[in-house]
This record gives sequence, C-alpha cells and structure tokens, in this order.
Amino acid sequence: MKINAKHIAAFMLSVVIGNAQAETNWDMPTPYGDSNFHTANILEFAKDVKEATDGELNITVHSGGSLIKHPEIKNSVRRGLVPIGELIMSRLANEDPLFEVDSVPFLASNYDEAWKLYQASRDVLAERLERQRLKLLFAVPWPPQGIYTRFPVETGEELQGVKMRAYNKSSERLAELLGAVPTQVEVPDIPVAFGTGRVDAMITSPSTGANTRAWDYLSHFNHAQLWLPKNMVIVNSKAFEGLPESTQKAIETAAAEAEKRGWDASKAETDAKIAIMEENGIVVSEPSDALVKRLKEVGATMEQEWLERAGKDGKALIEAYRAL
Ligand code: PCA
Repeated sequence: MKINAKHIAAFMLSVVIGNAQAETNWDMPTPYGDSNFHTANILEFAKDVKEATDGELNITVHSGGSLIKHPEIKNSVRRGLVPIGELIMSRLANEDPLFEVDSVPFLASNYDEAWKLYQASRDVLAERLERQRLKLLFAVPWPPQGIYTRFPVETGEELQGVKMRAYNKSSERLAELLGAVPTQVEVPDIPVAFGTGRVDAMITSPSTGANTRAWDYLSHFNHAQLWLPKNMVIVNSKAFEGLPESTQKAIETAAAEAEKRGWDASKAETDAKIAIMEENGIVVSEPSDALVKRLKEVGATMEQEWLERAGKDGKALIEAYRAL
C-alpha cells in the first residue's frame, strides 16, 4: 500500500481522537480551604495520579466548598454528579452511627489509638460505603479536638449557655451536655459566624483554629484532646470501574501514599499550629483535673448513647478495637 496524504491525515485524526478518549477529567469537590493540610495532601494526590497515568486522569480539586458545599458532597459523588470528593466521615452519622465512631469522646484521643480505631473500622466502613456504590480511597485524621473560648475554662461550668460552634453530631451533643447552645457552622463560614455573634465559642483542632485566625475573635484554647475525626476521600464505584485497570491501580497507589502522608502531616500539625496560636496571643492550656472529670462524664454518656444507636455492629467494632 502506498502511503499518501489521505492516509496520514486519517492517522493523525485517529491519534487526536485516541488521545481525547484516553484523557479523563475529574472534578473533585473538597470542603476545606487551600491553607488546610488535608487540601494540600489532596492536591498532591491529584498530581501523583496525573503523573502516574501520563496525564490520562486529570483531577481538578475544588477546595473550600467552592464547587459543592460540604453537606452535599457525599450525595453528589453517589449520584455521579462528580466522580470523587472529600468529606468528614462523621457527617454521615445520621445515616449510620458507625461513621461517627471516631468522634466518640476519649475512645481514641491520640494518634496511636486513632490508627488502631481506623484499622478496626476501615473494612466495615468501606463495606457500608460500597453498598451505596462508593469506594473508600483513604482517610486522614484531624489533630485532636479542643475547646476555644473568650475566657478560661476551668471546670466546664463556664460553658453554660454559651453559643458554641459545632461541625458534627458529636460536637453538637458534647456542647449540649455541657449546657452550651450548639450551632452547626462549616469552616469557611467560621469568621462570619463569630463576627456576627452567631457563635461565641467552638470545638475544633489547632489546625482549624490557626487556619481561621481564631485570635481575631477568641482568646483561649483548651487542648482537651477529645477525639480525632477523620476526613475521607470517596469515589463513585461506577466511575472508578469505568477506568482502565492501570489507571485504577495508579489511583490506589496514590491513595495509599496520600493516606500515609496525611497521617504524618496531621501529627506535625498539632504542635506547629499550637505554636502559631501562641505567637498570636491565644492562651493555650491543658485541661484541669476538674475539667477532665467533667468531660469524661460527658464522654461516658456519649459512648453509651453511641452504643445504643450502633447496636451489635457497634459493639463488635469496639471489641475489635480494644483487642488490637
Ligand atoms: N476541623 C474541622 C473538622 C474537625 C477539625 O479539626 C472543623 O472544624 O469543621
């Protein structure tokens, strides 16, 4: 066969079309801002996937709830509106209490315990997600949660009647049991919520405290180390299975690396962000014996309530965790 211009044109066209078909673009909504370590980790994950697939899968991260607001992210991934997204696991507490096991006070309040709890719960959580055709790619904890106020907290009594910002069911219930008045506020809305007087205190990590410039509206941080809630990255199973096998593998490898990198980054955050808060005038303190006692009482009530909600699967999960 003689190669002529027509053949070459047809070949060029097939190359262009071939490339266009091989290249997949994914939009990925995340709830937290660019200065957050979770977002930085996810940007790196997206970069790793792109590199490993030679640009065949290009994930564009839309941080800070800019594409889809936090409360909608899970269902958007489930419905296939977007193929992949990040959210805090405990946000799914209303559909299944197992998703908030990482937010039961003092059940796992340091990194070693949090890792064990994750090991004990990962499979069952992945399986619950798979029932909704969602694949769990990786999960990374926030630093331990503490209490931010405009006054010192010595016994917990001081929190009576205080309007307290919460972000999941556990932070809401903890506030309630301490006699405070909880209000759900997403991280990007924190400065306005304080500015307009909707809230006067909050439960969150040193990370989110520093990222939202807590010193502009608060003065004290109590490093109570209540729990370490996790963010997770989920992908629509159908979208995942529609990818070539090599791309699926590349995602899984990048996810495993992101998980490890994320846990390390989270550990480094605690001290780094506490130092930034101190530099900016926040008074950081460890909880007094009286406060520990009060928080442990409230924690015991919440663990009991959680066990009642989570039934025998919850009991089995706790037993698996304690056996590790
Ligand atoms: N930051 C997020 C979740 C937990 C945390 O440390 C928040 O405050 O909403």
